[in-house]
Amino acid sequence: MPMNFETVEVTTDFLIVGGGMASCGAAVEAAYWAKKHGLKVTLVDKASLDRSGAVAMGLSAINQYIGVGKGKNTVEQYVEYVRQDLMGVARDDLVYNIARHVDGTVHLFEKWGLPIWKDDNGEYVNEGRWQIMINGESYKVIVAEAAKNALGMDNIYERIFIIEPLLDGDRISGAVGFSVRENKFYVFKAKAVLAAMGGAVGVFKPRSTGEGLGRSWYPPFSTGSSAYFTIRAGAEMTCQEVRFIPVRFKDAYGPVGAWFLLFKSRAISAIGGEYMVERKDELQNWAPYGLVKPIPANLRNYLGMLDCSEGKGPLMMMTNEAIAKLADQYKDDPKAFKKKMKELESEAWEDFLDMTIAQALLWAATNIQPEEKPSEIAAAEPYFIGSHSGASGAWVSGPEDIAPPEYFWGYANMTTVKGLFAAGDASGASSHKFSSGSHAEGRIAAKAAIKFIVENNTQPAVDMAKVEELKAKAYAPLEIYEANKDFTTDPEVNPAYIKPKMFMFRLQKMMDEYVGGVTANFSTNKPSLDRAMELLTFLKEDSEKLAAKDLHELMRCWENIHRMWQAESHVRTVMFREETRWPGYYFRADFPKMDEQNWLSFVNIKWDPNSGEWDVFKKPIIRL
Ligand code: SFD
Ligand code: AMP
Repeated sequence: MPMNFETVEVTTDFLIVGGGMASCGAAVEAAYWAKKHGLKVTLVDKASLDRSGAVAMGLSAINQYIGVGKGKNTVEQYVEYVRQDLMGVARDDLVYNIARHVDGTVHLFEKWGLPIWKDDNGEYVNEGRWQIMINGESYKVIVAEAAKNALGMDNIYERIFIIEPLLDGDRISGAVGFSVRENKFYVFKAKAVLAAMGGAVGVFKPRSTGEGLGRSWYPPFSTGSSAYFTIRAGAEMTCQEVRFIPVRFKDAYGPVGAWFLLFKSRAISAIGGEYMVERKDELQNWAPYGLVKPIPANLRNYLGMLDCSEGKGPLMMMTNEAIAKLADQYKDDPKAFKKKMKELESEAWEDFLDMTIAQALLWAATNIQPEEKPSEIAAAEPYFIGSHSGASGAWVSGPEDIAPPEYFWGYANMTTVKGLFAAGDASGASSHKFSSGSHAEGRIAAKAAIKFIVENNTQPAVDMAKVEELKAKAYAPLEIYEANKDFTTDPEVNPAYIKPKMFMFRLQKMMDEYVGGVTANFSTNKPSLDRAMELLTFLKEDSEKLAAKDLHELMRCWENIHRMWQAESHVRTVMFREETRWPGYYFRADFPKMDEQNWLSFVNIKWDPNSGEWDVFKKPIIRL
């Protein structure tokens, strides 16, 4: 392996980091405003835009569509829904801002060629109140095409893994990363940067090990880069304790939304009881949030988990019963019945073939026909994701017209670091944006970033000595491997280094056992968290010894460094919040109850790039 790596410098005005839903939204919006002001916009993605990020395989529904003006829903109702779902902890201003713009984004998707299901009256077919059905296997390709057309391929850098932010005092000045295919180190110099590198998967031990390693609900290639980037820039982070645990079809992680909402299926325990009915009284303990409809996602999880804890698992999604019920009205007309059954069967398979193909394969491999047999479902492992039903991410400014003064510092979606913006999974306390809301939020952030550039139109300084230092740090795992690999017969095991996979296993095990993963039944307490911090300190020390045999493994090393920082900010925040607010996501066994008086607030955390110290503190929740 030649150890000479060319340094490539790219100077731009606005740098979009990531190529997912938020970034593609940012690209189209930024291109429009940049043209007016003669500015350059550059996008960099660790993968290939067409299939990168969470929507890589496609999706079968758009989960956020308000339908403003159609007489059914209002933006205010959406804000209410999100606030209740997060047990009171949400930024109304951010949710409102996304919700009032999201329909426009969905209409753009349709214009760009995304097939959205229509009923006989030409109206979108709803899955649930806020969700609409799509034929979404090419969703990301369609959204990426618009971004490519807007920016031009000359301004898009693919397969570059961004490792660190660059700072000029208290202002962002760019980012550095390496090509995962060529011996090239990239330095992007920019006046404003959007961090939109998705969520974090693989921080906790997944249920799937060995035989299915790498399988997860959220993409295994979302590895905490957003959190790492914003934390390391010194940005204030919020809701780092709010991890998301989705209930999914067991072992292949097929989503449940279509089954619960479109097919109106029930879930029962293996013993036969319907936990959502039988355990209803438990919801009183989590009032007022437990008493609203829909019941918050974490509480839905919690009721099922109670059955599993009592040994009544596995839980079963009654797909057969649901399909039979939907077809029942045609039972007197054999031809119509047959047609309906065929339609339901293909909708059932398409739901997974559109977005979680492994689930369809697992059905086929285990002889499951959903109209004949129910399927197991289970609470998955924890994920960090600001766009679905979790809330972790950077603390960003609200919009000027509606945010209270405490939540507004000049530019919508700007973090507390000047010129650094965040959207999608990267921004916190504005859950339930999903694919469409992330795209809309990317557009909001990009428009504000261009305004920031116009009003602060100087190129911040980039310290090239610092860049050289980062370059050496970036490639260190390759050098460590080369220097030591021949001392053992098996290069995977070596006292002088640790390979990224082993490193990841160590991180996942400590998070799983001490911070409330699957093995710990999602429970933790102060002594366990202290132990996790101790083990994390050792892991951090050993991260200096990560080793990589090639560029691909080098990316794996950096992915795990990013995960490790997401882990640390999580542990510190869970420790700080002395209550249990989201049973079903995690339990503080030493503080098993919700404490509205003391903890109905945000918990924010900040790492100081100068001192290396962490600070954890409360921030008030201000309603619109
Ligand atoms: O059924 C670096 N999501 C769903 N949204 C919906 O609207 N409907 C659904 O049906 C949804 N469901 C669902 C969903 C996701 C998944 C995986 C499944 C099912 C199986 C959620 C949305 O997909 C999600 O909310 C958005 O995609 C979030 O957008 P964004 O932009 O925040 O993240 P991204 O799209 O994953 O993109 C991240 C990008 O960053 C890149 N990247 N680039 C450079 N350097 C680094 N170090 C980087 N690290 C990451 C990535 O390559 C990518 O381009 S359902 O379950 O509810
Ligand atoms: P999921 O497939 O679980 O990601 O869910 C897709 C969408 O449906 C999200 O908006 C969820 O919040 C919502 N959802 C899923 N299950 C339910 C349920 N049982 N009740 C209400 N909403 C649900």
